[in-house]
Amino acid sequence: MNRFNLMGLAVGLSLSAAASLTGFSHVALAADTDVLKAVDSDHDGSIDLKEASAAAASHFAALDPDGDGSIDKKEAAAVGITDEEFAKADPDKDGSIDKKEFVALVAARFAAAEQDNDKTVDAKELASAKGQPLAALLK
Ligand SMILES: [Ca+2]
Ligand SMILES: [Ca+2]
Ligand SMILES: [Ca+2]
Repeated sequence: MNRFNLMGLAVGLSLSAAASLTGFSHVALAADTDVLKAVDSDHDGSIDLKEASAAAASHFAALDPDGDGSIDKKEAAAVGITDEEFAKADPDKDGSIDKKEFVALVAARFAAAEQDNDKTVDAKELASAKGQPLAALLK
C-alpha cells in the first residue's frame, strides 16, 4: 500500500468516525438520495404518491426472491417490516403480503413520511425518522 492509499484510508476512517459521533450517517443519507432519484420519475425533486406506488409495484419483485407473488414473513423481515406491521399489512390474514397489500403499505408509509402537507415527500422528509420506513421499502 503506498502513502496515498494510506492517507485515503485515514481520511475515510475519520469521516466515518465523525459520522457515527454525530449519530448521522452519510452513507444512509446518500442511500436516501439514491432512493429519491430512483423513485422521482418526473424529476421534480420529490416523491408523490403516484411515483411511490409505481416504485412499490416495480420493487415488489425484488422483495419476493422466491417469485411466488407474495412476500412472506421472512422476506418482510429482511426489509425491516416488523411482525406488527406485517399483521396490519396483511388484512386478508393469509400470512403473506401480495402486491396490492404491499402497494397499500407503501401508501401508508408515504402518508406518515409526508409531514408538511404538500402531498409530496421531499429529500428532507425522506431522510427524517418518519421517512425512513418509506425509504426502506423503496430501496
Ligand atoms: Ca416527483
Ligand atoms: Ca395477504
Ligand atoms: Ca411533503
